[in-house]
Amino acid sequence: METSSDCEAMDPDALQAAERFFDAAPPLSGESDVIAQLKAFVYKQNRSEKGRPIVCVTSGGTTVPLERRCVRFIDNFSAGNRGAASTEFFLKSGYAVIFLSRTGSVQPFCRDLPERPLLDCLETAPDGSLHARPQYEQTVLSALKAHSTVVADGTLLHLHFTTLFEYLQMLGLVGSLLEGFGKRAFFYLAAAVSDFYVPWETMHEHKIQSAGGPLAMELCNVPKMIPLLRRRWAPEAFVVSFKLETDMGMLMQKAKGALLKNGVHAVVANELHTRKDKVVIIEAAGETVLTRDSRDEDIEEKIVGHLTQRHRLYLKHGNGRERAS
Ligand code: 9Z3
Repeated sequence: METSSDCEAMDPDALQAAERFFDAAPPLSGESDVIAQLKAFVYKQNRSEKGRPIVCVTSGGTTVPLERRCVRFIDNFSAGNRGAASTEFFLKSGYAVIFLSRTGSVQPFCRDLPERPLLDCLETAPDGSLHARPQYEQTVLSALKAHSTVVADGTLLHLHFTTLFEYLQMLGLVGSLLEGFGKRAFFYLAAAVSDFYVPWETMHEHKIQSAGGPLAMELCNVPKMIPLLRRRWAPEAFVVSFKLETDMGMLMQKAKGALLKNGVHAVVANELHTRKDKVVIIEAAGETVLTRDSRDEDIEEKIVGHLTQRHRLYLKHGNGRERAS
């Protein structure tokens, strides 16, 4: 069995940087409510007879505020498609899912809904009852059915973040609360997390004024948190991170570096413009290229299929970083 001591020890400077980040971050609003929701969810899954595995899927982009009373922020491209689609496939595979997603990003079972304002999709009948317009009925009905099943089973918990601070604070809470799940816990880190930020202690309180001329601002590096998850928060959990680049020449080398440096069980490497068609899963066992064969297919089905199989091996035999047969 792998424990934190089997992993490379965490660099003390990196650990201190992470601690400083959390000490200086603004308090997480609604923290006690998040903890209560997580505890209730974890308790429920722990009582499930089948000993259901649990995955935390992170999804969507983090914002980086430029002012404490935030008027402006830096954002990124991520829509949250990958996290939402993957969540659906994890649920189908028998996992309970903590879906930690950016407020307003794509949500599970909503991906096929019409991209039209809600009120355009609905109509009232002569008796005053509400209906989906006929052209949308089938899609709305099947989304609703899938969603209701999950609600009835109690296997999906939604948590939302907007800023980088909120994301990392919530990931820390989930990590610590899932520690008791041991190897049954799985982290699937698909959120697009900023590498740069303005530390809270140096951030302007009020809206930055333009009267002083052009704005020059230094952004600091966000401390690396995956090693903390791997080595402190939930050392036995199965952890998969994603590596995104736009320069194909760098992608594989950076993804392989992340596997070694962070001690994760797999890194999913993807390039921005081809991310829906092709990914490479890097593991100690080697590389697996997954491609989408048709427009109707979601590549996430293959990613989740591959990784849940690896998680099963990890549960059965040990550290999950060995060469799979
Ligand atoms: C990913 O690479 C995801 O696959 C995407 C999914 C964000 C590309 P969409 O949300 O896109 O479906 O539009 N996520 C991880 C990106 C990231 O921030 N990785 C960090 C890095 O590359 C490591 S944690 O350094």
